[in-house]
Amino acid sequence: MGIEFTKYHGLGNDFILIDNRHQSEPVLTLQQAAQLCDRHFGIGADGVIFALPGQNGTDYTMRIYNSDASEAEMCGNGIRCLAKFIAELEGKSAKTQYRIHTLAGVITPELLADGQVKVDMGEPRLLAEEIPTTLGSRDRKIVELPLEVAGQSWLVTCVSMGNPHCITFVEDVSLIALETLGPLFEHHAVFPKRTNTEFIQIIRRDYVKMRVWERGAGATLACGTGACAAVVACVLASKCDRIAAVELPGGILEIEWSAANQRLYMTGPAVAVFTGKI
Ligand code: ZDP
Repeated sequence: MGIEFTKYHGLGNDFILIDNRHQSEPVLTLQQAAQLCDRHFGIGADGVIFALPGQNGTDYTMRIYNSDASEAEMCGNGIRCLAKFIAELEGKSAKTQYRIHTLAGVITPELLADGQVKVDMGEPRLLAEEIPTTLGSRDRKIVELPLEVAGQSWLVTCVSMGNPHCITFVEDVSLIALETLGPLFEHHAVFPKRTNTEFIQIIRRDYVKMRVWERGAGATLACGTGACAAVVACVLASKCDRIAAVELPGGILEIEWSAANQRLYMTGPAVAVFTGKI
């Protein structure tokens, strides 16, 4: 195929980044992307991210394919990697802030002097029909409503960051049978577009622990949109403050849900690992 790529990760949530600035459609199919994500027969990654030309006045467009050959609307760790990738491609004329068109709207990552990336992730969407979920009433928020999974009733809160999230609070995240419970939540009938699922343990009002089962990618070491959704769920349940650290298996994300403009701000690393050609 003669396609160059760079492998990146954000707290171990890893992606194959493709320079797709020369055309408006991704150069790979969903199936080709899934093959490349295979950790034995491919490069190995949680997903493939394409840097495409901007539209409607934005700098670039981001598209993300999950490792199961499905497409997601948005990704938090991935857009930090995309911002670094673009700056690398632009070289001397690189900017420090980009307006990125995504299927979830315009998202704005900013490259910070300390090497981290801070992202304006936009406002959370909270109505059942926006997640989407058939739980509760379509024009109401879903906050700590009971959901039957694996013969047990779980209190869940649903949040969309452009992609769907189902959050539940647990005593100890290390005791969660993620490989068993994750798929049952992901494919539950109340989620017509499936869902990402976050298990949250409150440590302090400004510090929580999280394990995540991602839609279309399984257990990952971190999820940026998931961390944002988790802080929203914690605030709605009065369990944490609007500024909190989210500890994931792959590291820590700093999340702020602004009371002033209701927008979420996520700060964290993005690291290039190697380049190659497929
Ligand atoms: O919504 C989904 O299908 C997710 N699997 C997309 C990837 C989300 C990501 N892990 C993130 O950080 O938000 C990249």
